[in-house]
Amino acid sequence: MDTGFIGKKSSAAGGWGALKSCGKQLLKSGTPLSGARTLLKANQPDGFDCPGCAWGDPAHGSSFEFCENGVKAVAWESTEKRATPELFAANTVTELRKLTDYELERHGRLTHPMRYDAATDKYVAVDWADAFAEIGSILKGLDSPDRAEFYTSGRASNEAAYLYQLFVRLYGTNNFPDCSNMCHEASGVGLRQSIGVGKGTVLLEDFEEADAIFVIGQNPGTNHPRMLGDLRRAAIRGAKIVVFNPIRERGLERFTDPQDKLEMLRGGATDIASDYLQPRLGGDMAAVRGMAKVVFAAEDAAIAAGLPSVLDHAFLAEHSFGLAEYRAAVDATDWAQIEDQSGLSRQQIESAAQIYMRADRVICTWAMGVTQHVHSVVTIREISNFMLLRGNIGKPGAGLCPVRGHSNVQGDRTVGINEKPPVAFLDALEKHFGVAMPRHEGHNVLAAIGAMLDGSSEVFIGLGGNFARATPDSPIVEQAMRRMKLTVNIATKPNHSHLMPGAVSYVLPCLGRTEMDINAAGVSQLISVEDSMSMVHGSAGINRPASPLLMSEVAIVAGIAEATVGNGVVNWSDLAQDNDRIRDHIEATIPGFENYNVRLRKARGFHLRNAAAHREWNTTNGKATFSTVALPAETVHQRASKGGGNFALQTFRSHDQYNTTVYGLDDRYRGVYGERQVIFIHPADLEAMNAAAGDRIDVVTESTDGIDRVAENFRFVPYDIPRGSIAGYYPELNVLVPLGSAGDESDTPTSKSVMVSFRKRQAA
Ligand SMILES: Nc1nc2c(c(=O)[nH]1)N[C@H]1C(S)=C(S)[C@@H](COP(=O)(O)OP(=O)(O)OC[C@H]3O[C@@H](n4cnc5c(=O)[nH]c(N)nc54)[C@H](O)[C@@H]3O)O[C@H]1N2
Ligand SMILES: Nc1nc2c(c(=O)[nH]1)N[C@H]1C(S)=C(S)[C@@H](COP(=O)(O)OP(=O)(O)OC[C@H]3O[C@@H](n4cnc5c(=O)[nH]c(N)nc54)[C@H](O)[C@@H]3O)O[C@H]1N2
Ligand SMILES: [Mo]
Repeated sequence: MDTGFIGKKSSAAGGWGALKSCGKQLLKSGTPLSGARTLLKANQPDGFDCPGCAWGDPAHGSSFEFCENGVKAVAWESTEKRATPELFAANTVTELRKLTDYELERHGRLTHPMRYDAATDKYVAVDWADAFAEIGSILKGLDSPDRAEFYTSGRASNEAAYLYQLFVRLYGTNNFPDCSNMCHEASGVGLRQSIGVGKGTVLLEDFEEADAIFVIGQNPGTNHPRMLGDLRRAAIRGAKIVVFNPIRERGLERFTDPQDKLEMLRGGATDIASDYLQPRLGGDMAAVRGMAKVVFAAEDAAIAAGLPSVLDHAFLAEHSFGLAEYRAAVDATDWAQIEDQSGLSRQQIESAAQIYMRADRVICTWAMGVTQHVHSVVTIREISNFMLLRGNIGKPGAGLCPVRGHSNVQGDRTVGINEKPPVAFLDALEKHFGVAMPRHEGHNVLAAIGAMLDGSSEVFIGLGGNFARATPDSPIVEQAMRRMKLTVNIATKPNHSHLMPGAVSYVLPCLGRTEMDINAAGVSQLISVEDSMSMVHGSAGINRPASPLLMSEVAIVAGIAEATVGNGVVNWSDLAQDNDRIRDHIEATIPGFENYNVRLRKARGFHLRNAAAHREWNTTNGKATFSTVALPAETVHQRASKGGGNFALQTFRSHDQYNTTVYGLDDRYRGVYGERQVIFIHPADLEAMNAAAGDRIDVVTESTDGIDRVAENFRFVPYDIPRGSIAGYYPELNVLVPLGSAGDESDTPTSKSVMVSFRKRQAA
């Protein structure tokens, strides 16, 4: 079998490999010099916010924080390559559809607003004004505003997102499907129930004081590389880092900090994880409950021996609700169930719990490995339960830290991209603008797809993103998009969602973060974003726009808004001329933005106050609230392990992609080169199937709805992963994720637990 695509894993994350990869990336982008100059302004007080991820910036943001992810994201945007009208004249949409995500985006930046011409099956350049007029007239012609979907991807600035939600609400709907629905929705839902605020409670500084950091279901080496710097400093100080991840991820094992000249020169590396536990997919709630069981047992033993309590009774008495019920639920959970569901031994769980109990200050971070399961919300609440036991919320060096994905996904929510808007927010909008706002709940991602499929939605507008490829059941969603009366995509580069035109379809090219946004009066415009630590800061690009025809997202939203709802309530072109005016409206309608325009211009921006971090609990009972539910009756993993050739599949990111944007075909931290159609699997599982590394197979989803879901022509990579759990890359595997499978209470597609089996490929 051909196994040439399987090679050596990097010995540590970061280091020279990361530098080399950056060099390559800058060369590929075609602008090594301006690329390098651009990088020096990433995450600097006078520069732009890196579009790479939502990790916080250090207080001492003086030197450029080197980050491979950031380099790639910046180089991707500041490329000299252009997807011009000539490209679209030379290729029909049908032809372009044959390209992979990788090939398509390699054409570079979009330069002209374009309209789809069904007669020739080609996109043709048009005038901005004509585009706005036609979009406005179709929107105005719908029977109901609820027949349109307004998607947001988490790169949109606070200003663009706020303007967008204002326009859409004045138009009359709360249909705001949002990438967050596929991402950290469960964190928001779970945390609001537990601690009264749907955001993390820590600041970056807390990582300097924590005695232990639990990293659950997250791969920062690839997805939040700057976080590794903070973990490394913590490890060097002697803080314990406990990882829960079914896969051994390189970045969590060892990291060479490119910032550290000595470590680079000596070829050294720092061990990150002190303890690396490999649970089965979806086994985290059981693992955390197991640790809570150990804590309660230790508490009983301490009391019996007349030793100090393990629990923080003062905190629990003053701040929490439901401890006794939680204790009863933990007592009722037996070790056999915990061990089977988590895939971890009691001994492993006990040693992790010991670290927790020995630490005065604990931070717990998590990402998609926790949020993209059926029972994610209760898992997050269990994490919160566990942290409450020793008062680890609302004190320095401790707290809950869901690490967000897109660089402004948290800010977009804050400024109103929400299909279930809080009543207080709608009240504030009504009071400030003097008009009624729609009060009925709108569509999230899955509801939007449902409405697009059954014909009750006729328009799709995307403020960034790649809806058709990021969502589950991509072939079905693509068909749904083609049935629309109107599709509009506001984007920087061409992607597959643009190639699924409705009857009328526009691709509208916008400025990216790295580009200067100059208004008619010649004044450079600042945008703002909020990171995972609720820091809001400014961002201004430094590059010349990729094309003179590009408009800012703010201006595009204003153009569509003016053509649709008119200037009766606000004057859209006035707002589009000056982002300060938009920020004045944000300040007037959303708490925490006092003196926005001034504070934004301070070096690190400002922090949005998090009540839970101050031990104020905006929950229904005014306390931090324990959840008391039983473990799930059965996880996908447990069901798969009953045999029948079934496996639990997770779909994750390679080291060379940004969501649906594929930068390259290598995943050097996992030792895979030049290939993305792979399945990571335990060697013993291969042996049991009489299969070997490199064997070609089709992957088939267990069907409960009569639909055949097959991912064709994948190859096996033996890997250090629990038996019965397998993994492969998104978006290629989105054909296998069923629309019908969603997280309880979060309605998030279950991208990390799909029940699949294998089919040998028929010889061609
Ligand atoms: N370079 C780069 N950076 C990015 C992105 C990107 O695509 N590329 N995407 C951005 C976005 S939008 C997001 S949301 C974040 C995503 O950041 P991550 O959440 O790190 O993204 P994934 O690649 O999905 O990795 C999920 C991790 O969880 C583990 N995991 C899966 N299932 C389980 C489970 O049941 N239990 C446990 N304990 N672990 C599990 C996987 O093995 C994997 O290590 O990154 C952001 N940053
Ligand atoms: N199977 C599976 N599916 C998943 C996931 C998974 O782990 N597994 N993860 C989910 C997660 S966490 C997320 S966040 C979603 C991501 O879903 P999306 O946010 O919809 O997807 P992206 O791939 O980030 O969007 C990339 C496109 O955004 C456009 N773009 C880039 N920069 C800009 C900009 O500055 N402005 C504008 N207007 N457009 C820009 C470009 O045209 C590019 O092609 O996918 C989800 N889908
Ligand atoms: Mo995400």
